Amino acid sequence: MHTLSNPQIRAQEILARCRKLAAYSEDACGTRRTFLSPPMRDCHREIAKWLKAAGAELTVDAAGNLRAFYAASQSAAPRLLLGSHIDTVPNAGAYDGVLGVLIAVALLEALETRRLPFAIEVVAFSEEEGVRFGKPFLGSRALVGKLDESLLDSRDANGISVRAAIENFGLNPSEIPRAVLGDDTLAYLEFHIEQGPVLESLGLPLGVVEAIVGQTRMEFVFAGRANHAGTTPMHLRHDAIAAAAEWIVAVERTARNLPGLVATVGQIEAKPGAVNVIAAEARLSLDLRHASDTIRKESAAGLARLAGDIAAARGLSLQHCVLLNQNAVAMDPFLAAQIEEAIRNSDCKPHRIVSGAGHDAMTLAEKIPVAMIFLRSPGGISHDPAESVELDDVAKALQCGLHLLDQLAASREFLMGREARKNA
Ligand code: HGY
Ligand code: MN
Ligand code: MN
Repeated sequence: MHTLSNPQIRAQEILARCRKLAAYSEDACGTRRTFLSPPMRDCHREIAKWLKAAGAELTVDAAGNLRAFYAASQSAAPRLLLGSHIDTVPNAGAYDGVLGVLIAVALLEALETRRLPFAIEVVAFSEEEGVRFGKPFLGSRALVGKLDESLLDSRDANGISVRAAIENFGLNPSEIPRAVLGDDTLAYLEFHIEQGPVLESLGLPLGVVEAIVGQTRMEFVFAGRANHAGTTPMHLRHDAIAAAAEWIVAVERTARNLPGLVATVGQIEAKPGAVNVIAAEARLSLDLRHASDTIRKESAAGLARLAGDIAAARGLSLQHCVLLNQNAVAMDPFLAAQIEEAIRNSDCKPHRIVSGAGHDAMTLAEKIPVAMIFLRSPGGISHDPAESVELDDVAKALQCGLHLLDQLAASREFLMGREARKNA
């Protein structure tokens, strides 16, 4: 294996770049970078600079994904995809998504123009979190041909559609089909912070993702009747916030009582939203996850029924809709075994872990083999400015990545592709 020179220095550079990109935000204070917002252009400029210097050719596809092609030792070779997302949640940390892209950049730099029997395409996905339009994975859906008309018609809080956001960014939605992965794509590998407490509790720097849990996202609207807060007796009220509150407590109780289920009401909006007016409407989000798709779907249906019962008992009406129904995804066993070996070759103890967070790998798994490497999250914190990552763990991830590239470059099984592997 080609030894990685100066892993600590390269890791420091990666962390400095993460912090630099974190400053590109829609907000004066804190990091918020949603689908094709202006700061995304600043990120493209900086990341493209680093990738070009490493010997890659750059394009931006019609879904706003930055894509960098690092040629193989021979032309017409298959390609390996490396990457992650560069959009963020509001008031985000500096590493969710971005770190995976910058580790991929650093791996190209560490190759020092060395060419492998496969090309490498680094992808910085334009949208994974689903913050602006409520539906996630817009960037990676384009690569599997699933950024369809209904998604393009989705509108943000300002009534701007995905299609218009693409045009406003200077891209052409009619070119989206050209973003689809070719049949020459061997696999997708993503480095990502764990965003949870497991690796830290085990004292381990790196983890091998075995599977990503399934995810349901829904919107619920409790509709009651506005009235005067001072003159309306309690028994005559149809209070939308009170109904929503009763349901939210039940959501939490349901998840606490069902092992492996996590349920979150992260957004709540009340109308008219005045101190002295009984709320006419409460609009809520629900994020529901479980490793079992059956349990997740049954839980979602049960909570929707419960919302209807609470609304009826209080003389309110209820509407709800599903924004996302993403099944759990297993990582490719061959790639997971290769990652395990690469972690051992980096003098670390591998640990297999199921991801509670969603990732672009879920989308790409529809078309190609995917696998992920987790880095320890100190304090288990993520989706918050306190999100962090250890310098040594980033250095270890780089060493693991270089071992992985060497292992795959020497693997006839990998180069033959998944179908041939299955029939071998
Ligand atoms: O919500 C998630 O699981 C991821 O951070 N998008
Ligand atoms: Mn995230
Ligand atoms: Mn992420």
